[in-house]
Amino acid sequence: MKVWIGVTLLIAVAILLVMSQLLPWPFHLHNNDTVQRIYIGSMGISNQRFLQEHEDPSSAEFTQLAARVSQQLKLIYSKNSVLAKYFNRNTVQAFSEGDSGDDSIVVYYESEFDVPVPEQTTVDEAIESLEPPAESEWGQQGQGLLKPSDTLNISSIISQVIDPRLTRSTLAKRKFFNIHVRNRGIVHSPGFPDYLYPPNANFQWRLRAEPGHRVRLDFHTLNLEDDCQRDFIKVYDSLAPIEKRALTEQCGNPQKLLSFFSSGNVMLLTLVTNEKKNFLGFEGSYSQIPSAKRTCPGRFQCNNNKCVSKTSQCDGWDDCGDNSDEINCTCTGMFQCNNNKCVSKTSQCDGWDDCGDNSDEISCVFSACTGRFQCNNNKCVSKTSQCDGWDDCGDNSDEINCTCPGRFQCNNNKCVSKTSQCDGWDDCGDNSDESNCTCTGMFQCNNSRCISNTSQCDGWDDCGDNSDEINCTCTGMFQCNNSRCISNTSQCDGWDDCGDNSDEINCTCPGKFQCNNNRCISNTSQCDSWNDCGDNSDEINCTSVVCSAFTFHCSNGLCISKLNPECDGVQDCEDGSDEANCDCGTSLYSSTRIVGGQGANVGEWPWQVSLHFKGLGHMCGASVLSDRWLLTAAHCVRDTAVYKLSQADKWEAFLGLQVQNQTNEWTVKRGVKQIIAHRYYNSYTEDSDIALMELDTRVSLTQHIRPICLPSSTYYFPSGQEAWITGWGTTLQGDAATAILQKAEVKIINSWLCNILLNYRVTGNMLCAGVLSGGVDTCKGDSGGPLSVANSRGRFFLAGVTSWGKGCARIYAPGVYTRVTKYRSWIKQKIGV
Ligand code: 4AZ
Repeated sequence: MKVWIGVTLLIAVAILLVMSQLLPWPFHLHNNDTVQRIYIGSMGISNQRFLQEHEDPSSAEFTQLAARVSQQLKLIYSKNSVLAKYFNRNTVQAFSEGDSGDDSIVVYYESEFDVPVPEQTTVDEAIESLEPPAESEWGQQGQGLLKPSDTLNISSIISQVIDPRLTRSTLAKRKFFNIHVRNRGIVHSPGFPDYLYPPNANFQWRLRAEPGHRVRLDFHTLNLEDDCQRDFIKVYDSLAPIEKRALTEQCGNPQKLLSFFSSGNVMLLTLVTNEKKNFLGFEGSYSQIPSAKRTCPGRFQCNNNKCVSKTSQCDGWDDCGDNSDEINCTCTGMFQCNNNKCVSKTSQCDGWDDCGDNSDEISCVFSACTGRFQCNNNKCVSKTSQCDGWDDCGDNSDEINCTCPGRFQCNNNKCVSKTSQCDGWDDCGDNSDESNCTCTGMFQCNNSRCISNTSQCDGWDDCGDNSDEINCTCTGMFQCNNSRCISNTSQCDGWDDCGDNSDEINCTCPGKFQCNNNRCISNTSQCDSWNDCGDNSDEINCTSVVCSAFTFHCSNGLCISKLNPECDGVQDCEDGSDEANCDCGTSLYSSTRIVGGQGANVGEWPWQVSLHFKGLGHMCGASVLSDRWLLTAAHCVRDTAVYKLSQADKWEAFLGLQVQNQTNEWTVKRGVKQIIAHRYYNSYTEDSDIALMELDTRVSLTQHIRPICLPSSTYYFPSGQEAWITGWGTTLQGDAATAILQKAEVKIINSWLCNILLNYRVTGNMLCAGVLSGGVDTCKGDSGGPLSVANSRGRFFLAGVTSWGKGCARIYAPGVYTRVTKYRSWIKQKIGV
């Protein structure tokens, strides 16, 4: 479902943000040839004892030891001919107990250097190959700068350039949490599970177990944006984000259980988010386990104590399951990726991401794309991909510096035929072939399209942006509120000729009967069993009526003329059949619905079902009709070239669900026993897009799982009536489904108008609903779900099944739904109710 608010503003802000973010801050250019480079490291110090106070950066103990560490690091750098030249400053981030747990401590720090661009690799290498000073040097390190008593005995040192995503300039929040892992506890992303995690944030959870213990971290829920370049979590076998100590990086929605173990008594969990698309985040539990003795003779012992073959170490595969066989690796005779995988040296700069983190494809200086085009990010793409208007490289480098000899060059560098310019169609894809057009002898629309002068003010939106229908004066005709001119005789004729109904308001019918839609009909047409008004208002409240397509059929064979008498709390049929089978269509939240797309409340739409196709996850919505039957769209269960969507045993239905992949005590999962798609479903016209699904076992109906009421075949959903759309479908065209069930209010749209708007593709078996100004609609992934309309008593009836549309949420393109009233007898015939 899509709700775009202030799209233009957001795009403008996003462009500014992206432009300002192109260079992550550790690599900001200082002047023409210097960049700032940040390294992260840890050092073991054997002559210092860890004190509780060292956990608190504001304590005197922390400050004093941090100052000594900074000083000593500065000394180490000063003795290195490369590092000495470019060093700027050190910042100590944290301390932890040393491995031996007695008189040793580990310090975690950041060091900042100002490095000339060509020297970056040299400095990176110098940092990575730093060794602790030999024991014989310990007493003399100071050389007059440090008193011998201040000298720290450094037993180990690792440092590396920091992952630039952790220091993006757009990161507005950076927050640290210190957690003691003595007792089992829960760690979760901010706001989980009630809110989505915040944008532009870097959160770090420092987990410390007791000495002689290790940290165990298990994720129960993980739900992040799919692209790890934007949002991700990363777990380190350290208290600082040192790449060599990374145990895992995760994003998206991994389905497997994720468990991680530290080798020492500390672990770091980081969450980094960007400005776009926030998800539910994660929840996990931490605990501590005693460090086990070595139990893998002749084999490698993983952090999780699993034993694997020694050859599994550093082979680029996570044999341990916690990645501990792939950390601290050096690749002899091979290329070492940033993620420590070893790949053949010939894999470097071959245009393929052999490492999995693309580190074998960066900093390539020679062209390795023989016969192909080398992108700025070193990817190789076909030469024909250059200047074809598509970003094949992923960094758009195949689309810059393009020329189009003999053709028109679009702003996005696509080449299109010169005749495509100013023809009213966006051939470029960015509309640049339609801007700066002048229309000689024709009317120029605001969107630059040229249309015939006679098309101006003719009541039709010929421009596509309605600019030919504004500022019109209607000589001898009626002027609608939306400026359209219509014939005077169209006023008060009961038809919405204006499109905004302004020709049908303030109408009176002297001496005649006035219908609810303001049409005037002869008095004798009232209660004659003919729908003269068009909205049946001349046939309601009549005492005795002949049965027709507009009357409600009571079970005793008699008919009543009252509009939508079902389940309205008043017995209208003598036999009470209009109030029978009314245990449907109510929910816990009848009064709190809010206009606009937003997350639904738990139990608010208890008839909403999520249909998962095994292996693909959520595909479609459906509605609960009874404890055994669901209603969905036929197009959801139609076989494709790749998937047998018509096979019942491949589907799983989730009832009582609010957040995808987050089941709880009121969520029920069922297999599907049979699928009955309508035999007249036409995949070309989308007519009869309706299907029934029988669950493999009945479900208990609860406050969270309830049927929606099925309208009788004569139920009337008038244009303009409020309706609700719900689903887990995409919120931006082309995006993945949302985690939290979304809801939005729309209106039933006049079918005649809708048919025109949608190029005459709306049949009588379809119903349109939406917001004509765009921005609110169902979309991919919402299909099969309900269009719910409340009756006079607030009870919801299933007006439609989400089916198709001209894109999603576009202006003047409402969504199309299968008109359920047309299939009432088919449903009865198939399921008996
Ligand atoms: C779809 O692709 C889809 N805007 C569903 C509904 C709509 C469009 C597309 C209505 O399943």
